[in-house]
Amino acid sequence: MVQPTTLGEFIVENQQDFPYATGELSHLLTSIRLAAKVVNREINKAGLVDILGAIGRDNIQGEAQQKLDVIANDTFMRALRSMGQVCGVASEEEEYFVSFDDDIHSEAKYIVLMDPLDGSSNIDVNVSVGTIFSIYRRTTPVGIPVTLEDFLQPGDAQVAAGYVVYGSSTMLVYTTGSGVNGFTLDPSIGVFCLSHPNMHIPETGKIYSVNEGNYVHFPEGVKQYIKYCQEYDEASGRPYTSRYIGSLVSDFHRNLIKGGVYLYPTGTMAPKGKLRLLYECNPLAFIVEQAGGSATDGKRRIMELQPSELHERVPCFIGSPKMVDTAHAFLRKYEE
Ligand code: P6P
Repeated sequence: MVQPTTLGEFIVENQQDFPYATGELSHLLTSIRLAAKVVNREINKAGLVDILGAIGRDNIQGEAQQKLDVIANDTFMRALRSMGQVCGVASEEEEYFVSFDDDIHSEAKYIVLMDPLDGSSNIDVNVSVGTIFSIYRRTTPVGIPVTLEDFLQPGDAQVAAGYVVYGSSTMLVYTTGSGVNGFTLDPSIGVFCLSHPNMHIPETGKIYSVNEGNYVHFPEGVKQYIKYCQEYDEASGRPYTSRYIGSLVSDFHRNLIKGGVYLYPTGTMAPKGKLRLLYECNPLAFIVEQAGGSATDGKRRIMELQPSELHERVPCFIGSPKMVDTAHAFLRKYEE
């Protein structure tokens, strides 16, 4: 039996694809790999150990913080601090960025932004959740503490991005700008194995993902696009299928493999949309564009947007390029 390529082997074999490859990014990805395995273990036993449910406090987003949210945040924070490549981390679970100010880390050149456990409201009902991460080079000189400026970079400046989906199997999918590759955790040996080499999203698809419970709050163009998806048209394979898990990573991952579009538009309930630009939209936009897809805020590429604050929200239309384009046409036609 041919031994599958492990994530560790893949990182080393492909580090020359990354400009200025000095092995530091490889070490950084290795720390993320380790943290993903630890979080996977905690998620898999969550139903057995009293770590389900909220811990009685809210996170920066004002959302009830689930115990696993905190465990995931602390696990990734610890793993990233343990390696000398990172000088600071921003997280959905932290109000401000965390600066690693000791001598070793202040010489580090990478920063990481992450959503350590996205979709955590699904934890107690055993629906898949995910981790999303985004890696940049710092813009300020090494040797001084990292600053907010280092974190407020447009998505086009990312050097790597990825996600872990803790689903029926646990997968880590990432890009360093030379395509997208997926690795499935073999729990019998605790190793991520290359299972989805060179991933590409289908140019179009028959799945649309949106929380239709917010329909009445959507812009008219979004409402009309949803109706378009639901109309019968044999030639274009409509009506499309509506699939919405309520876990961004899971909805995104399904669409990446099968083709589809995920929408989180503006609405009176979410005047700027709900998804976070820095640690949800930008990393997934990097991945989807590397896989041949599109990611916009309804007008502009997500990765062109200049962030102004850590936790800012943006509308998000992401997935198969032809489906994103069709959604755009409706937005333009009914622009309010
Ligand atoms: P709604 C989870 O909180 C999340 O950020 C994404 O994982 C998910 O796609 C979205 O919010 C669900 O939001 O408003 O539809 O419940």
